[in-house]
Amino acid sequence: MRIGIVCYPTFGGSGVVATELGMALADKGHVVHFITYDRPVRLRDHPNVFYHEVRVSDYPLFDYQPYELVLTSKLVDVAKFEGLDLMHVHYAIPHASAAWMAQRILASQGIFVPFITTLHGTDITLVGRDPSFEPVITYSMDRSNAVTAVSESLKRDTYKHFPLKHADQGGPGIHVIPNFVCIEQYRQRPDPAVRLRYAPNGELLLSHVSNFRPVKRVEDVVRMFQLLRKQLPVRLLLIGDGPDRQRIENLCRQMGTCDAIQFLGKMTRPEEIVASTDLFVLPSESESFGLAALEAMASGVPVVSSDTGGLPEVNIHGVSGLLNPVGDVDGMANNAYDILATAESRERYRNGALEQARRFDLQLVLPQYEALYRQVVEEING
Ligand code: GMT
Repeated sequence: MRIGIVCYPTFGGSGVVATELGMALADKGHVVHFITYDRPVRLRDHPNVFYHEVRVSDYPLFDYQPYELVLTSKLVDVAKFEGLDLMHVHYAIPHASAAWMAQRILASQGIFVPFITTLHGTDITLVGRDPSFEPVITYSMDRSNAVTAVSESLKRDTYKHFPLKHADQGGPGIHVIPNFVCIEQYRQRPDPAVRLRYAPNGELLLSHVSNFRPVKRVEDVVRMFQLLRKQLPVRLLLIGDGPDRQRIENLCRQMGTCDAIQFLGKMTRPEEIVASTDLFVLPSESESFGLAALEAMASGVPVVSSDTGGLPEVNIHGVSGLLNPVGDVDGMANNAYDILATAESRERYRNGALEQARRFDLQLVLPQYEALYRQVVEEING
């Protein structure tokens, strides 16, 4: 098939999922066209992959650049001249409405191209619920040829927050297709050089990866770490960057924990570091899935996380890690201690994390997307 993928090209989870999906589809012989404003960070060169940049002109009249319109025109152009069989847009805002508009323009020229919207999380749980977006999001989800959500929790949230038509009312329904990892390619082994660099005295290593937005509650990572270090020799690696980073750095200075915490900033391959750590911490306020946790688990790193949103679907309590209510910093420190205190417990959770990650292997998830692609293409072609 010839597939157009629209996503955010940055470090966010939705862009990572879209890019890895496109690369995997290309490996299976599909031709994939990425359409976005910058080259996706995880995009690799591949004979079946093409990248189309959406360039918005800098006309002085525009205080706000009309990105969605330019994206729509680009979608029409690529669909028409590359003969796309379908468009798959990741993150509803503004991609779903751009795809809907492109579909209408193409239809007016006798070209019928279905589009699938994949919901990732904040497009539904935070931003999309804003009244300034809601009617457009609801309409474009209803008009999608298929809608997917990355967890059962996100599917429930979508129906709770948006007056969407259910499948039996003529709406597209919501298919849950979870996020994935390619276990074979992804699995990283602990690197003795990394351990020596960040834990020179044989300390246990904790890690956290995020975009440092308030929703990630990075402060809770630091506070649980402060409690844990009273009981165990530990160090913490904070990977990523974002609005909360400076505040968290200041907090570490005030708490006097700088000697044991290292801020590594944005990294293109955080998994190479995370794989050498003993525990991954994700205390988010809301999390539709928690791809960062799954990626840690795929390298055999157990997870202490909050029990919000889709996290209990990914991190199984007592198997791949442990869960606590949002904000329960004491509970997270206790759970981290339980996992890390003995070599036997570390090994048990390590195996549990790997076993659970295998349930989200690309080989199991990719066929679900391909089946949905075939279904929408067959439906639109009658
Ligand atoms: O806010 C973020 O974490 C980024 C966001 C994105 O769309 O890039 O992540 C969301 O999508 C990821 C991929 O499906 C999920 O793994 C994350 O859980 C989800 N984030 C939230 O729900 C907060």
